[in-house]
Amino acid sequence: AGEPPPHPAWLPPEAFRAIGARRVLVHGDGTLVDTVHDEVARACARHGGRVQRTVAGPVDLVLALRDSGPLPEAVPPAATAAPGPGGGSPGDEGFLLTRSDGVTVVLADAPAGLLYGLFHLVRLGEAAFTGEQPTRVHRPVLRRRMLDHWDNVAVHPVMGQVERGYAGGSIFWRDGRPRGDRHRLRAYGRLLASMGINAISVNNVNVGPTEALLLTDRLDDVAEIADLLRPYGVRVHLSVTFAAPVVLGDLSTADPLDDGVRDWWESTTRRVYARIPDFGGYVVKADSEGQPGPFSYGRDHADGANLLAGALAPHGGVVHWRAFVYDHRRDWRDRTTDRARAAYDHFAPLDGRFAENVVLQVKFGPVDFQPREPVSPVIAAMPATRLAVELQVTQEYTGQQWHACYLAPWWHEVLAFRLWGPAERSVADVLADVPGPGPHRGGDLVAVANVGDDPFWCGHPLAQANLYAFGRLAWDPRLDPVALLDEWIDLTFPASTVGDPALVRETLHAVLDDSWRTYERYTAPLGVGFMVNPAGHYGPGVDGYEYSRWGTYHFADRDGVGVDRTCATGTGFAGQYPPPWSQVYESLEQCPDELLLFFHHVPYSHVLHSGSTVIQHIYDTHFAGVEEVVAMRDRWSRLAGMIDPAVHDRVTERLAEQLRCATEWRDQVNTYFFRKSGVPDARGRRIH
Ligand code: GCW
Repeated sequence: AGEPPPHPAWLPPEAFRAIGARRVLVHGDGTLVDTVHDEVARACARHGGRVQRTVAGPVDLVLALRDSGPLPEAVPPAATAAPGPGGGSPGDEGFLLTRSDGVTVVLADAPAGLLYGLFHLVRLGEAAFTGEQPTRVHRPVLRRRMLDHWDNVAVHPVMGQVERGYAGGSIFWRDGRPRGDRHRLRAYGRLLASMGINAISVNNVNVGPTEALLLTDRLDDVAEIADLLRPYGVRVHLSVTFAAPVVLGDLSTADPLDDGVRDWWESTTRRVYARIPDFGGYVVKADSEGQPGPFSYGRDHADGANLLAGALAPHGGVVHWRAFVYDHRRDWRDRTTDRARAAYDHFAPLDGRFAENVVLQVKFGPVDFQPREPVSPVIAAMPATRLAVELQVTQEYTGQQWHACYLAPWWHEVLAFRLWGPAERSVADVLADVPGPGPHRGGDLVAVANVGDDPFWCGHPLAQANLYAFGRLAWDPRLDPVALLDEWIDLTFPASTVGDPALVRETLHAVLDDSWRTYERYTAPLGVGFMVNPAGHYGPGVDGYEYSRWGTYHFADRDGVGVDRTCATGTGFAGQYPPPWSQVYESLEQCPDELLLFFHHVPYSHVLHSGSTVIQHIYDTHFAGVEEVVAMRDRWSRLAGMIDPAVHDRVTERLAEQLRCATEWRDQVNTYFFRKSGVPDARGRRIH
């Protein structure tokens, strides 16, 4: 009550015009079918169509479960035929779409498929109702498509309500209590379903004392969220503390091999399922950045993960066990150890020991969600383990939703990366369980969410595109990021509601298509990473982490810069890759420019493949990056009066801040390297 209605994001009423103007039959039973019906009914009430749930009279659109009884004659027999060999079946979440004789038909085996079919029609708009269309089965490529919320129940003294949250408060919690904003949570569920997300975790992986209670005393709070999201096919997961038996259960130990500890997890988990029968499972950050874990008991992470997996297995739940485990109390003087190595060193030896329902959740890169990193070698090292690759939609290191930074091209690069060489499986293939040599288990795509109680959900209205694109890539990692941006533009800014649709589209592409590379240009160079202000990770701080315990260094001196991660002379990280990448990264000649300083320490005079020296590359990219932001701002100003003024103003405000911050990055980075190296800019531009 009293909450302002949230921005419709990519589901404004206008996006439902094509469906809402039709005569629609929704056929079948179940909560999700009711959701489909209600969506269609709302659209029809607005746009003049009608919806029915029984077969009677002519219709333009049929949305039906295949086993839901006799269907109208208009449904082509091929669509209802049993799937032939080769598996034409839509399965749990897929749907079949066809159109003939003026009737569009969506058929599904299960209610979730019907819901995804409905939103597919929303994306197609009028195109779903034209001509004859051959039968096509659509299925998600990945089974679990998940968002992790780093939301705290109680306000954390440093991190606030949402850790690394840049969109205001939490949509779930406020000041230690559930917000109970049912309207917003339903709207969120709808957005999730429309992009194909089917799982979320509702609290931060850093689990504080209040948050720990969600598992037991405050389970009702979680059940309430589950109830609101269930009609949209979204299962709720919970981040739990490994020390729960001690913190919540009066036990003296959380040792994963202790019988009492096992009993505690089993009975606690049983109670969770008694309250939330479709509960998804646990997310665990253990032995990492101060969170408790099995190391305290001399056990390893397979022991830890299997303990929780055992408790969840009888109920069909999974444990997402994070591979983000490293020593955060390093000595910066010691150049032999390397944070990038940590996940592989801890987990590769454990491959084959994890229970069936453990999903090892690996950050996409070996360090920490940087705008440029190599793909994590852990993904290639765990053929007998189910994996989740973790992306960060929240823009912790990519401008914190003040900067326009469309991340889908970056995620696409990661997902398309072929860890075993150009002819072998990609990261997406590994997750999709595409067969390859040796055992393989498939997996999930997971990302840290970027929404909050901000009126535009994401702080930056254009950051909605990241959320949307993530969900769509999780459905099918092969989708093209530029095409996804088009989808998002069509839905969010329907042509009939904006001044000059072609200009709107062109401008959004001009601002967003290359914005991730622009961000890369004005921040840390050539894959070296960080250089962020340690207080909050926003804005430049070239030496901010250089003498800290966190393990993220660039080692710049008067002669050169970069981290030697070779096997020959460095930390040996390059050797964690299978060939050909172990050799490519090891070799100064072959290492791609954009990762040069991640793998090598080189003199400023080192000549890149691009033909530029390292120092001149630093100057050039930093000047260019800021010029690109100026161009983004100027392009955007031309949309004044053409779109919702509130959106236009918010983006204008953010672009001004992006320009200020990018300028600061340029000047600090360029000045820093000029002072270190003494090498002037070949083009004589102003360096301070
Ligand atoms: O990127 C870092 C963040 C931490 C976060 C951690 C993690 C939740 O700075 O805030 O903690 O990663 O992924 O666990």
